Amino acid sequence: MTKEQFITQFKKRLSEKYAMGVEDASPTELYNTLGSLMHSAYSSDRHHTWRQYLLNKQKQAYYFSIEFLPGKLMASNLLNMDWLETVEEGLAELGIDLADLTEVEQDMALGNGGLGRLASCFMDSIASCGLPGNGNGIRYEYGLFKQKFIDGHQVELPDDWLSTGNVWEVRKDSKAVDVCFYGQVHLEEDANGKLKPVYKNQQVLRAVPYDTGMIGYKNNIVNNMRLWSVEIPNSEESKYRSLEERRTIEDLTAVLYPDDSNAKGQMTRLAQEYFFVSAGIQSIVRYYHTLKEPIHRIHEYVAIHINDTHPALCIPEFMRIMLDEEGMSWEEAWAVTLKVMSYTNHTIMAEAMEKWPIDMLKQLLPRIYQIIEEIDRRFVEETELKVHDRSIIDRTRIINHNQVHMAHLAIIGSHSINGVAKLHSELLKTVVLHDFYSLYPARFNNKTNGIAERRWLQLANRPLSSVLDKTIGTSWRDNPEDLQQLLNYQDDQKVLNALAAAKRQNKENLAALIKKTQDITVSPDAIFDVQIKRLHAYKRQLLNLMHIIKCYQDIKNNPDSEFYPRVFIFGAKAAPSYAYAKTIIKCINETANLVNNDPDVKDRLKIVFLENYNVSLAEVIIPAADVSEQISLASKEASGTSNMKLMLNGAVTIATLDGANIEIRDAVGEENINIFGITEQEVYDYYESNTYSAVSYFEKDPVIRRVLEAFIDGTIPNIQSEGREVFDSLIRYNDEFFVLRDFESYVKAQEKITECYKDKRKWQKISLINIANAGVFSADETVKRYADDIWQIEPVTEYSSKKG
Ligand code: F58
Repeated sequence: MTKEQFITQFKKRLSEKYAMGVEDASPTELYNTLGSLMHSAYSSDRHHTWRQYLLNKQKQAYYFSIEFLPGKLMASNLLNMDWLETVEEGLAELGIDLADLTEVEQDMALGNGGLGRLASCFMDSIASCGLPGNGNGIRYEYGLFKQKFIDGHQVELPDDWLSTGNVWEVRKDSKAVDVCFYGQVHLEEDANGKLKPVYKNQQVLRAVPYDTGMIGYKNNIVNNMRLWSVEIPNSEESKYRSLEERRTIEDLTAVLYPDDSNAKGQMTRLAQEYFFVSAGIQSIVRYYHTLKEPIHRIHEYVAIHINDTHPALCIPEFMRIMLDEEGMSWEEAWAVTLKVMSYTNHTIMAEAMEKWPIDMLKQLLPRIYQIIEEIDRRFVEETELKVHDRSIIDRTRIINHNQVHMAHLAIIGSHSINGVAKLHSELLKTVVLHDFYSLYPARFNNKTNGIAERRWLQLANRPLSSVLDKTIGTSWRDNPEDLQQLLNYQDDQKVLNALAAAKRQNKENLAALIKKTQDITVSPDAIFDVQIKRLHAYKRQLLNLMHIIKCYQDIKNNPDSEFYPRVFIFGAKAAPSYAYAKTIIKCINETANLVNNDPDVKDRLKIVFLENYNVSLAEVIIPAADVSEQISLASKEASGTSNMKLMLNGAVTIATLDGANIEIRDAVGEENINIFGITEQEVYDYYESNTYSAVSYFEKDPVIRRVLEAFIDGTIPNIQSEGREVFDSLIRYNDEFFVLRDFESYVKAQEKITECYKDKRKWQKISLINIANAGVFSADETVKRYADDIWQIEPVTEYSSKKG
């Protein structure tokens, strides 16, 4: 498409849609016009891709995830369609800035954090690698809450993201399916002597799919992300007369992660899990039948991926359909289920290991519960023959202590179980899932996470991208590993200066945003030190805050001493019911108030906690970062992915040996990363010996003592109860995440960073080395490994595309 063609089509579409000319249209109208034009253009590719898969009977993967976090889609769709430059220039000619239009788009935030964002990075990469893979999830009416700070406290507001419409989705009424809940079930013999379930009093709900095209990077492949929304079926209308009754049904897909502190919320969450699983699997099986292949070969055409345990009901639901609807025997059904299913674990935190009370599952999903019981019974029977030590059965069976263990179900019913970074996958085998590893060693494997480098570099960081183009050519845009060529310029002062100038521009951009949104003035000359991730005790934002307080106290004690200016930037949401995380937010905000307004500090220290951290904000923060904070307690962060995004944008990492930080160290070399803190082995040794004493650090280290006292002696105002809570968590409850143990080495690593930053040339070189080595973390490479080792799917070939 030429620029002229674009302009003509754009004006025509605007006139058709709104009966308007460019001069009269609002940014929203212009945005919708462009979106609709793009949608029409890629729809034929979507159709063509689908036809190819169908005609080739290609094996397809289905990524089941209760969360997807794509952020905004317009710019990345334009990039992948290869329209970006043409559209930008065409719009400019019409006096329109594309950035003003993308501003209008609401973030699609149907996820909490890393897990949901990973699912979306994978969607982009699967399509970009030409792989036949689809997403399956929930179309939440409200996305992740919008975060506001009121008096330093987090307040959650609803994210009504659909209120302005969604140009990317297509409602597919004809593909709706029924999903059934509650009621009673018993088995009866049919005419052929097979046992069949007979249901009474079921609640039937309608699952309506909304499809969003997942556009591959310049390859004309458009895959599908199918999100399900609940409705009351016509046949059931009469049952729900009052508004309230209708609302309880609609609640099913209303919010992401309903408050599960009460039974009603828990039931909604469990119903959500079954809803998208059942709808997704029914639609896969329906599609499979159009291929006219025998049902017992379904694993040759279908791979289902269980992203964390939330979709683990895929296993009994698939069994149900194979048994009750396809008439398979248990043995046949189990054999195909195992071949179809695979599972990724994203955490070792015990409290995140999902379990459901038996009574709840039985009540909501009586047939599914029967099937889980039988899977469990057979597992026990089979395992008894294999092991000497019976206690292993107690620890691994699905149903135990009145609860259904979803991770156990996912492991027992999948042929592949993977962790998300080398260390994490090792810990799964040796510690967390050791019993399962001893039963099924061949199922365990690692797939280190990756990121959509197109979004996080090409789109988010235009200044850096253009320096890269001028220095090493443009091949890195297709093949991120070509960033390695930058290593040839590590001593080239001209290139280093150009990289520094790009960073400067990004910092000015972020400084402007900080001024606009928080009314805080920060200088781009300062070190921009960034910690962006969910607020969680194990991620240790508190360690960061303690170091900041130490810096503040040093300045106060010695106001004329030299202190290299730093801006500490935070972005983080706390789960609404996670009180301690909210406490930390309050403490950071109050410290910010104190420090930012203290005339003694003279702008040498600034603390900025940006409200409502989300994908779009990340796209502004990450390119501007000098320092990347990856400071979780070793062993706790499964992988992390902001660590990869920040490295790709030239930030220098300060990190513990946790998650993918270890692989980042291996990629850049020890001297180009700042490692501190105890190792995962030391953490486990402490657990075993029970010898950690936080109070002894408080007693023997005057710096720690002084910092902690600031939480309770009024130094930081307005945190009377919060400060005490933090103090107690460390001293009274013995500091679960070893913050005090790692404090000294963290401070030293920070001092090293400051010294290094002062040596501009050295810093720039380290930054360059980080950018150059970030290509290995491209999600394209990660999904190829999933495709080869787990899903056994292949890209569309030239030959078959001609056939299609
Ligand atoms: C994250 N998990 C891991 N969970 O913490 C992170 O280390 C990893 O890089 C990332 O997954 C991708 O593998 C995560 O984000 C959640 O958000 C849960 C979703 C369901 C509710 C509880 C949190």
